[in-house]
This record gives sequence, C-alpha cells and structure tokens, in this order.
Amino acid sequence: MNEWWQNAVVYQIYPLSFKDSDGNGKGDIPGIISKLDYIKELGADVIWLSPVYASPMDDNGYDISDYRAINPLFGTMDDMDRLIAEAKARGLKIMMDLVINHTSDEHEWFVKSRDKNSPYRDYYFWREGKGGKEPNNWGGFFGGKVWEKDERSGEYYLHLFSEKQPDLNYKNPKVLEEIENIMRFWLDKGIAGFRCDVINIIWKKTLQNGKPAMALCGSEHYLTNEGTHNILHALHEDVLKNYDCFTVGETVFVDTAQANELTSAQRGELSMVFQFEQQNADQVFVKWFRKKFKPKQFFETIAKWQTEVPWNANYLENHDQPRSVSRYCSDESYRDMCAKMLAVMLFTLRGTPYIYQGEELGMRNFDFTLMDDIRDVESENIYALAKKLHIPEGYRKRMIREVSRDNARTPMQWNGRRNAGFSEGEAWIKVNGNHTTINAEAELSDENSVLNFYKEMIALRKTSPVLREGSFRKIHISNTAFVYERELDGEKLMVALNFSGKTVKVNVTGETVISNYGGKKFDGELKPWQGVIIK
Ligand code: TEU
Repeated sequence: MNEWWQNAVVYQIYPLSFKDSDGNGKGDIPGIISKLDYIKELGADVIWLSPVYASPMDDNGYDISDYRAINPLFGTMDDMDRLIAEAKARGLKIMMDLVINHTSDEHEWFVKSRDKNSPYRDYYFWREGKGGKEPNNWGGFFGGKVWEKDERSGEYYLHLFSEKQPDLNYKNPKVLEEIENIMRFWLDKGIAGFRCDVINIIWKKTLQNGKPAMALCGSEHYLTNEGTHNILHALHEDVLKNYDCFTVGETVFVDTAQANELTSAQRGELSMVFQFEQQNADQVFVKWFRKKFKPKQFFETIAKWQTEVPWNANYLENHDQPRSVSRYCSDESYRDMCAKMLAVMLFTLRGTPYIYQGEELGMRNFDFTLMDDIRDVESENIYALAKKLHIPEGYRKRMIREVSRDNARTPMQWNGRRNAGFSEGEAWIKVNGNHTTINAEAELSDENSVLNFYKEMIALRKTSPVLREGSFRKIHISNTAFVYERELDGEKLMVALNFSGKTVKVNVTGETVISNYGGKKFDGELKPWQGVIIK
C-alpha cells in the first residue's frame, strides 16, 4: 500500500513570480492565499513552496539569512501561519524548501564567523590561501570561483554557489543541531515536509584539489558520500521520523544506485529524490552547450529510473529548468497538444508527480529581447564568463535564451490583462507577451484547454490504483515514440506518447481511456504529439 505522499500530486510555487497582492511587483504570501482555491480545483494535494525565509535575495531566497523569519517582501509570520491554516482548511499541505548546504553571507552565523575567534568560525569553511592563491582549485555551480577572501582575517571562505552563499560545515556537530531545531520549528507549525536543496553535496570530505575536469572540478570530494548519508540519517532519526511528513532531495549527479541508497526505507534518509539525468544536464557546464533534444535518450533514461528505482519524484519543470513545451516541442502550432501529451506522461509514470506553476497552462520560455531583462544570478555569471572566453554575442544570447533559469521565472499568467493579472505594479521581471492568449482565466473557460486536461489527468490518477501503485514496464522506445505499461493485480494500462510532429505507428491498439485527441478507440497510429492511455 502506498503512503499518503505517494498518492499526492505536488504543485510547486515560486513565490516571487506567483501572485502579488500589494502592488510592489513581487509575489507574496497573501497572493498565494488568494489562489489556494485555484490549486485545490486543479487537484493538487501538496504545495512545495520555494524559499520564503528572510533573505537578501541574491539567489531569490536560496540564500537564507534567518530560517525562522519570513522575508518582509513575502509577508509576515502571521501570513505564513495563515497560509498553513488556509491550506489545511482546503485539505492542502505545505512543503517547505530546506536550503542547508549554505546560508546567506548575511546570516547571523556567518556575520559572526568573520571573526577568527568566534565560536561560529567553524560553522563555515574558512581557510588560508596557498602561495597567495585560493585554498584549492574547485569550480562553482554558477560558473565562477568558490573562494572569497575576507579582508578582516585575510582568510578565504568556501561557497559552491554565489559568493553570498557560504557553505556550512557539517563536520561541526553544532551545525547539525541548529538545522534540526529549525526543522522542528517548521514541522511543529504543521508543514508536511521538506524539499531538500542540493542535499547530496553537504558533506565535504576533504578540501583537497580536485581532478581538473570540464565539469565541476572538486566535486569528487563532496558528491553523495558516506558523510551525506550519515547526516541524512541523523535528520531522519532525530527529527523527521517523529512527524507525519515526507522529504524529496534535490540530488545532483546521482545515479539510480545512489538514489536507491538515499531513499531506502531500511537506511531511513529521504522519501524520494529528484534526478538530473533525464535533463541531460548532470554536467553542470554542459547544460549551457545544450545539444538538440534527443527523445530516445530521454525515454531510455526515464525508463531506466522507472525500472531501477522503486519510487521516483517525477517532474518536467521547476524554477531552474526551461519550460517543457519550449524544450521538448519546437513547433509553436502544437503547443497545446505537446503540453497535454507531457501531462499524460507526468501523471502516468510511477512516482509522485510534481507540477511547476504555469506548467498546467502550457506556459512557454521567456520571450526577452535584451540581456537587461535577465535577472538570474546564474545567467549573469555565465554570460560574463562566456564573454571572457570570447564566445560570440549571438551564441551567448542563445545560451541564455535556451537554458536560463529565468525561462521559468516570468510571472504566472492569471489573465490576459495588464501584467497578466500578476501584479498591479511593475513586475520584477517581464511578463511573457503571450499572456494575452495563454492564461488561467481563458483556460478555465475553455473546455479543451491545457489546464482542463491537467484537471482530467489528475482526477484520473486519483481514481486509478494502477496509475498510483502499479508496476512500470517499458514496451517500446524509438526516436519519436515511448510506450509503456502500468500493471497492478492483473489490471493493465498502456501509455503511448509521440514526441514528434509526425504520425507514428506503434504496436498497440485498444480502448482509449484518455487522449489529447479524444476518441474512443486507438488503432495504433499516434497523431502529432499525441499522448494516449489505452485499456
Ligand atoms: O539548485 C541546484 C543546482 O544544482 C542547479 O539546478 C542550479 O540551479 C544550476 O542550474 C546549476 O547549473 C538549487 C536550487 O534549486 C537553485 O534555485 C539554487 O540556486 C541552488 O540550489 C542554490 O541554492
């Protein structure tokens, strides 16, 4: 029998871009509360809230300066308590983002740690330089240095992300204790669990030089090691197991064997993990030189994870990834069909499905024209680095256009009017021009919209034990088609997907349970971007 969180559908909110209630151009918690009915009607059960904690917003909240306070931009602790209560009243649960690999450099611990004699010094990695240079040769996730020198002590601190995100030192037991107390603080407020940010990089085994490599030099010293397992086990034993909650780990560069270790019930660590292999972006820098999307490789990767890992966290989008319709379907005229076909896949794979705000509308990538429209710290860093490397401007811009995290961060499109109904003021990042046609209001009243198809798919999943609990079997994979079977106690459903604008023949026929093209019978011919479930 499934656990409740295995039956749940999760909806991710990126607060800055969801709904602004006070006209300052930035989304906030009262805005989220005003849209709870929308989320409930969609059929989601859990809201994963990207960080709303106090933060100077160097990385939009993934740089936390106080884990027990709400960022005034987003509201107050009263607003947060109200959000949890209002969600509960609708049968919705809230999952928080737990960002504990690093804090903000404005967190009190870090500010104090700048003093060499402070008890907080050892909360972070402070090291002397080597021969006038940085302590080691590691490379950062945002494409820059990982060491910053502090004039006060003359020493450097480690930051795998931006220089305003210093890494915490888990070799200091005090750090673990602090984090456990923070987790209890939030769980006691009634939240349903945590999405654990880059959780498999928290244990730095040594700070020795890394082997020079294209992608992420030094990562062999901190990726998914025994130390990480021990910390995760401690969090589970000391805190998580005492609450009715679940966790999803954001785990970079993991393979299926590691995912199984991280989620094994015997070990007691995480409930499930997000893998990056399907994104074909597990090589951090390689993602900037994205090759043409290869459906076959994508299907094989998904099938492998479905077969080798008992319970997956299934997703096609989040706040770090381009929009799925833009990424997987190049032909604008098939946007609707493509978005619906992707929904057929998302809700028929084995595992917990995660929707990212706007995905249910079929929102597309950011239509920016100028680099000045870009807000993301990672995009800015990479663009500057590419310039230094003399990569031509046209190519640089294309990299940002295809891969930038801002593709997913434009405001949620609520209606076709000013600012897409996101804000009365000036939005912090440009609203996509296509909001006049792609928006929640229009889609709610259109029977054939992507949004209504999402509702149908979620409702189907809710009433189908086979989709929730059944086994997964790969049936057929080609350059365009993906066919698989779900089975439970002899009951079988077949899923066939066409990732192309051409008609494709597959070797299955039968009664249609649901299809983005409608119809009662499936005769084995997939129409362009068709997704169909067959009985
Ligand atoms: O992301 C971690 C991560 O490795 C990547 O997704 C990252 O965003 C980047 O694209 C690597 O090239 C998590 C959060 O989801 C992200 O928003 C944060 O910026 C990051 O951690 C740091 O907290």
